[in-house]
Amino acid sequence: MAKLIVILGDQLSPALPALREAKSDDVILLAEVQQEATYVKHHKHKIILLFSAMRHFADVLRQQNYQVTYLDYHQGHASLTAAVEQSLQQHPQLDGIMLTQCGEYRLQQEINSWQHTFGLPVEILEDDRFLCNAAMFAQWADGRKQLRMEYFYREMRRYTGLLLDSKKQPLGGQWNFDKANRKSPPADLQAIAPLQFKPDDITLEVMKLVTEHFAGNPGSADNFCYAVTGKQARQAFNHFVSEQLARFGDYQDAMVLDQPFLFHSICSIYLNCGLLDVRWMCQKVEAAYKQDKVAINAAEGFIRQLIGWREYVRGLYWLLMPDYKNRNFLNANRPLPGFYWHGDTKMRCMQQAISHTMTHAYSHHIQRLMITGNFALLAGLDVTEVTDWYLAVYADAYEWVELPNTLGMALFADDGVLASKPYAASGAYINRMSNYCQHCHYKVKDSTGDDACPFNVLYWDFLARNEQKLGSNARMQLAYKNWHNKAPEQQQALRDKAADYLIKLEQL
Ligand code: DLZ
Ligand code: SF4
Repeated sequence: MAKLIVILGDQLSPALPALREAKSDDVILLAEVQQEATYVKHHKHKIILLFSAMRHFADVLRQQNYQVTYLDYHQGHASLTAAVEQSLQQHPQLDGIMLTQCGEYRLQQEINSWQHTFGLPVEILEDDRFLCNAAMFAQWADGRKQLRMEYFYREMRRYTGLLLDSKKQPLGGQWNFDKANRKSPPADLQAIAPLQFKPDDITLEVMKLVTEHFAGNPGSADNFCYAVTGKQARQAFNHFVSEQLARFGDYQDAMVLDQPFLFHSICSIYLNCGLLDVRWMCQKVEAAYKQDKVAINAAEGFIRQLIGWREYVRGLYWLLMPDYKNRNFLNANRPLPGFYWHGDTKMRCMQQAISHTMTHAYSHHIQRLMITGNFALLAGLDVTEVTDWYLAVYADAYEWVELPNTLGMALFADDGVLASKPYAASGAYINRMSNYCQHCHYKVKDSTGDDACPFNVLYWDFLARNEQKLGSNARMQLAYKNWHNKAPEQQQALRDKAADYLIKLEQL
């Protein structure tokens, strides 16, 4: 029995379950298809990354004597279903299809119909590149009133044995060093850049293709410099561990003018398409701590993101889809302002986060959560438009990771499934964590004047507007106390200013 083994664009791992099962007469299919390339307006770098990495991966498989069919974009296949149909016609000896579970509900539904469409058995293997499978997550979630990441994370530390002593207690004496990850950036803080790679002939060819076929998509093909092979991605990660990680620990949440990467590894881009392996990454970071090369807050803070946060959002996604996608607890439906696509705004923090995004298909988690996400939350921007934006513009974005982070964490549209309170913050937070406000048209200390910081104005309006829904949240009590301590005239002035800003949102 010979099978068609389908490998998706974010499954480029040598240890992929479907590859481990491959026999010599099986045919492996990778396909660049219109539907996957256009279901949102992906940033050009995201398409270049995936097409180039897919082509390199296919070459490696051929060198290992796998039979590979590679359908490139010029062949004009509308969807993965169409690509599978053509491959089955070309290889009539195949009598089954096999693949690894897909990362998005949308596409998994389509794949689930293949058995019926093609009249062949379709075997879907669990994706064990993740540490926690759906059954483990469901068991953890079962019967809990609240699904908080912190408790899940501790289980995952025990499960993996990472950063534990011989008595299974956390190294460094506590599970979580989050508070030691949030230093404000000093004026002379120098960034240490992630490794960049010069495009080779395969990547140059893809850059040309993307320039031709995706001219209207965000970004420019010219400055593409990401890793496109497993080998390069491991080099980039080793560079992070030896050069950046020590400082990343303290400044995980810091933002500095014109420093898009600061000390961030940007390796989510590689990990999420399969070029890196999560166990290997965690072991490298743990080893750096054990060899005294980095402090515990750096090692723990990084490992928490991988085995805690990343696995937790994936677990939630598969537990709660498809209903999760339709949630809009705060009835947010204001259209996304145009500056989300070009960054042309007088708000320096937004200009920085968006222009970095448009240039690199990347911005770091605090820019995503506390700048663009926070603004969307405060202004009540449309949940679907905002989630589609995040899915499109980031090179590491697939729905399993993007949706819980955006809809749940940034927008609180899930009514607190993921976060115990909205991550709403005024300009004071941004001023503490960055030097943006010193370079801004608006005044971060002002909330009602002509040039009042829009984050201040909209923060108070957000509280007032949503008091019915948020007023009873225990973790919002201090914020509401501060609001109620304001004189009625002051409250009115803030709300008038907010109404004015919301009308001229596009001009802010
Ligand atoms: C994101 C993406 C893009 C842009 N193009 C392709 C493609 O042409 N072929 C493919 O197999 N995968 C692509 N992907 C990644 C898929 O959308 C991804 O596998 C699913 O969304 C599941 O996470
Ligand atoms: Fe952003 Fe307000 Fe600071 Fe300007 S003053 S950078 S708008 S937080």
